[in-house]
Amino acid sequence: DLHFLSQKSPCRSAMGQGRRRVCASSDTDVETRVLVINTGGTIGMILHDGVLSPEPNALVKTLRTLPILHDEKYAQKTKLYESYKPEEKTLVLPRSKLDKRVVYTFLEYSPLLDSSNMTPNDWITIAKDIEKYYEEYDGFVVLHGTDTMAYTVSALSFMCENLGKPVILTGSQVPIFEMRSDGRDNLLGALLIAGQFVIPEVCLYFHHKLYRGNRVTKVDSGSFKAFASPNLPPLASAEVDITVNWDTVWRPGTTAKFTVNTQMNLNVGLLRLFPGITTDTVKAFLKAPMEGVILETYGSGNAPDNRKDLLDEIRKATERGLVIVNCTQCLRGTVTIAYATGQALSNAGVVAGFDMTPEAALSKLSYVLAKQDISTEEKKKMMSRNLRGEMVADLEGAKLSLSDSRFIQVIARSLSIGCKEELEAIRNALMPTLACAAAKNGDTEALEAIRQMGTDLSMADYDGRTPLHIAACEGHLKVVQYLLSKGTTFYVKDRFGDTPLRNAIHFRHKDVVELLRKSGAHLSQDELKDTETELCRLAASGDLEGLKIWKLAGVNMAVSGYDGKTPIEVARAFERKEVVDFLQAA
Ligand code: ASN
Repeated sequence: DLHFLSQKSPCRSAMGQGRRRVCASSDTDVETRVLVINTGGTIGMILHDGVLSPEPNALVKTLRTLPILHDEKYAQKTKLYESYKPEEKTLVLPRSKLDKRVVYTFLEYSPLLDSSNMTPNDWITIAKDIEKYYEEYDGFVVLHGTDTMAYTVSALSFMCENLGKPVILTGSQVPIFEMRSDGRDNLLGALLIAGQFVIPEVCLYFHHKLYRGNRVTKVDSGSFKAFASPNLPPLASAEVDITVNWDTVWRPGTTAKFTVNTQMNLNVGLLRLFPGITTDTVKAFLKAPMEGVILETYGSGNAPDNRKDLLDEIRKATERGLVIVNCTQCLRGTVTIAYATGQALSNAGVVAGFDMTPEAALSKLSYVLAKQDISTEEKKKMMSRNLRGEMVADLEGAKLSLSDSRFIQVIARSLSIGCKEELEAIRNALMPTLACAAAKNGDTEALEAIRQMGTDLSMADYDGRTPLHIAACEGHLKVVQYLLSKGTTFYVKDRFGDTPLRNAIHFRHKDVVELLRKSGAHLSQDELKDTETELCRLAASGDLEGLKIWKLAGVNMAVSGYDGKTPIEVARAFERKEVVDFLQAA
């Protein structure tokens, strides 16, 4: 029990950052607070009679003796324990590279559990503690055994609604008390991320990587790299620096407050198909009180379509109101209806689980089925909808293809945008960027599709850059040809004042320069102003190729630089014979 949290300290406020700085001495660094909930697992286990089992109160005592995980000097110097109590459960990391101090407090459960012994009730306890202490801490680390960590982390991701702070599960393969343990590193990484980065997700940190919790699965019992996230790249990597992949971070698209929903339906199960599975097995599995089943199918969501007996059982079950979700047995990939064998299941009322892991699908099903106020049909729809970044769903059959004119509508719909003006604003923001991306990839087909959707290919992105700028930089001659043939302008300047021709010169794409010149492109007066200095610089360094490109761009080689010297004079002064010859001929 964290009774100490009710003891008011004059220094404590709702948010952690810099709190103590206000009232402590100038020796105090910016501090952030993390609550470590210790549920058990190998990280805190000790060998008893030849087998590992959790050891109460041992972890925090050991951490206090490890300089990488606790800075006692700082704690004493800044009178840390006067502000953060109780003393025996509070520790502080050394100052981080980001000049922060992560102060962390232990909340240890009793009994500590091997995660194989955990049940949904334990998930609920964790979720409730996160809710209880939510405003006291900047982030949460949950120490947990690895065996069922993927289930717990998935369940917590659904239970925590509108999460705004990091919740990071971690553990280890070897106890922290042993010499070669991954526990110290895993705990340190999780603490540093939870205390310093506002990643509003339930995550799992293991072996230098932070993953979205509902995307992971345990893949190795004998390696420090125990987890994989087959369908989503990590949210962060802790290498020399900790780099967060902010584009991948999932954010609740709402301004609603954080709440914890601990209603879970326990009448759910996982059924793995195998060749020759009997109808009796399936029938027994699907019978009441079962309410929801994750059907682990083959490949991209396939089941035998020549097994009428089996499909009949499944259809009867879905007609009774059982929710059956199709997930693949494959580690990577998604459920589609590419095959007749996949279509058969959908005809029998099975809903697609797309690329969800079985762990995520099961806990989501448990969460969704517990909802009181919605119909079975709505629950089924929820299962096929992305709730916490756990899946990439097929948007009601509409393909995210550039050649599909519904592309913008699909995006708008997924962002719930209704009015015409908003749609227009999205179009204007997205299309130039998409066109630039296509130009970068040298993809004229995509450009043509974008044009056919009514987009002007001369439209510039947020930096004033057009597809022609990009193609000129990349040296994609075909794209430049295509864009010119569609009448795109080459006079447009980006925010740096550069035209596509200037870009082509800079990256020395001779053929692009030639083509642009042939089409009538020329440098602007502003661009020409800097040319003189640039030509003299090239002449001084004997860069003949560079000079040739400028000549090709139609620039007068006889201009004089800022000190009145012409390029040829500079070349003579630096004894660049080849350059002198070239400039003379020019
Ligand atoms: N059996 C342990 C557990 O899941 C495994 C581990 O933590 N590495 O609690």
